[in-house]
Amino acid sequence: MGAAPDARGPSSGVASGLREVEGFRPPADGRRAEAHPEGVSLVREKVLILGLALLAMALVVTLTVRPDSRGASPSGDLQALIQARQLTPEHVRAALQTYVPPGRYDEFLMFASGGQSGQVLVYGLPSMRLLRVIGVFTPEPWQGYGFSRETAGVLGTAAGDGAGDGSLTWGDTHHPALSETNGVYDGQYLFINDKANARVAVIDLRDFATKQIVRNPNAASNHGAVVSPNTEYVLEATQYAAPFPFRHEPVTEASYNTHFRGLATFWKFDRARGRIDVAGSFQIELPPYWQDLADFGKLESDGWAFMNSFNTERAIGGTLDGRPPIEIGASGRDMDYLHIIHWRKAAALVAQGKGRVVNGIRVLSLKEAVDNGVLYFAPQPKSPHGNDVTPRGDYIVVGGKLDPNVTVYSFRMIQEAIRARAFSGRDPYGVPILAFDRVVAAQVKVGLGPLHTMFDDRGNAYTSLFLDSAVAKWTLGPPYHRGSAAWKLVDKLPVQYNIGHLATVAGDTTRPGGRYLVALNKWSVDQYRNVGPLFPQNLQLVDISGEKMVLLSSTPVGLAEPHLAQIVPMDTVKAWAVYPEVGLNPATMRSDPAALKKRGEARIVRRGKTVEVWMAAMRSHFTPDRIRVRRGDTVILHITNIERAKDAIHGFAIDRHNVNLSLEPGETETVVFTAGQVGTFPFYCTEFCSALHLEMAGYLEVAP
Ligand code: K7E
Ligand code: CUA
Repeated sequence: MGAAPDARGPSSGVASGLREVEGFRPPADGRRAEAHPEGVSLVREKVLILGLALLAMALVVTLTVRPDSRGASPSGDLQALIQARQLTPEHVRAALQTYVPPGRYDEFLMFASGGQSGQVLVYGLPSMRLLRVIGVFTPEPWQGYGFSRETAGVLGTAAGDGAGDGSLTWGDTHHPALSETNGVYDGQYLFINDKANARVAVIDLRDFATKQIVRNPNAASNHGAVVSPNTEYVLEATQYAAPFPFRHEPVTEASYNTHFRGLATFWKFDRARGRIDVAGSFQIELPPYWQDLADFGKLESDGWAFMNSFNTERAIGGTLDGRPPIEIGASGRDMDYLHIIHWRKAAALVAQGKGRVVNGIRVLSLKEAVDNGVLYFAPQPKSPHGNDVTPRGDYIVVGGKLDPNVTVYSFRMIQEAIRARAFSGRDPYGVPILAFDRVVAAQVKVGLGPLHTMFDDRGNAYTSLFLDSAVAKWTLGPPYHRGSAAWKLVDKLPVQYNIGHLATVAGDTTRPGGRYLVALNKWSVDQYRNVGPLFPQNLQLVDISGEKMVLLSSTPVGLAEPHLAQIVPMDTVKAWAVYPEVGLNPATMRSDPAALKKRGEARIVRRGKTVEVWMAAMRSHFTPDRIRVRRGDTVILHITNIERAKDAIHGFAIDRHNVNLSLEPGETETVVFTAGQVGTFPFYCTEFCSALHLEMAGYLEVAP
């Protein structure tokens, strides 16, 4: 079967690439035919020409599909269906590869950031069905996230200096990071960053719920969260340089160069507690470049971390004053700096008391970092973005958005250059710059706008090409491939359109899985019927098990812009189906002292102006179902879902009160509010939990 999509058109130069971003090349498989009448006849012709192939395909299907109960062969029906839907043999094959019949499970889970929605999206692969949305930085009503005392506490990070004023109600999630043990996903925790507010969240994958949000006290924005091979640390790089420690300083060149800084923050993760330990965390002061994606070294490069930067020009804009926009100013130099950080040495220095505590976190100064061999730079070409360590930890692959090559740094060469002090100079802040040709193992020409790279189990690398709207597959060098088989572009697949990140199965671990790749595309243009001028993002599933990449399916995301995703075999994640005991408080993952073990313990107790209620929820009633308070009382409700059946979930909402919980079997949650309005308010279960679910209700009386 000749599958090849025909849109692998040549392009030359960044300018033409940019034109294509605006003009858009035709889609790969004739789907535009729906929008363009002249395309329809073309498709019909194609269908006729492929008639023989279709027959062969139908035959294959007949041989593998059992006759139905009436004993008739389905081949005629199937063939008619294939023709009626104008499917090509490639479509039929892709459909068979990705279809998961009702009641069967997907093989993989994909955790994608939910971009501006401040959430995490969880997909099943290969079906690309959305299985879960996890509320992280944004209140999420279905999960009751942000409404209970505990989840409001997790979410209530302040916008200003005060604690917990709840004024931040969104986050810009970019980079999910699964916890790792020995460089392999262990399925226990997921971390994700909020670029807009310099926060990192911890999600427990036993119940897929957000447990902690930490806000960087010294940074304004961040880019990403990545974990060390044993999840000792979660690394957060700042994105936009800001005055350090955070305060006001004017945006002028002198002020910027003096007062603005970047930071590498190493959040210490306490795995036993399942929480980031802020007191055990530390930061390294960096020059005021715009630090970007980071990755931890592993195996050979364990103990080190690597981080991109751009705008080493230190452009500060000024468009209204006739100065060039930041975009121009930040693209002036041919090289920016790869940051090479010996984090294990930094951690040891901090443990010895080096650095100073700034806003509750220990910071190693730039000078201390340089003097102690913690920080080195290496030049990296043209607006670098992706920065990805190979499975054995032996290379670092950098994609420069404005350079058609990926640049591959060798960790061994970096170490030799450091030992030999092979510096080509120092930056204005005294950081030694390793000589480019002493640390670069290869440059591979992959196409226009290379961004991010992930790997498979056969020594191949996959790089997203934003300007080309394509995925480039290329081979790594020794020991993965040798001689003429090394460092070679071997395939290129067009995607629709303008891909950002891509994800392969465990593709950023020491043991990648191959099989599937998901392209996370920024533009969808003509791929879906538009539903207003806000277009969905487009996730595309690709089969990477063969020599050639094969596009399998497209999935619109009508919610926000996912950036990075991570794909993990389904059985790596051992999620609970019900909470393991009745009365578990998900905020502490312990037995809640306010929980009920059985319905008979339900009660209402008044102490002065406080009314405390211990309530049980089970099909299909609340006990108690009548609560009487007086205006101005503080009402504390502890509700326990005492069910043990899978999926027996109860909601709890009080009309006109913005009280809204989701109680999963066994869960205890507490909600606190002041009875401010006089009235008699129904409360009810918001989940259709049984035939008598509408009857699962009660009244809150607030007397004057
Ligand atoms: Cu490329 Cu924030 Cu990872 Cu988006 S970043 S694409
Ligand atoms: Cu419980 Cu409806």
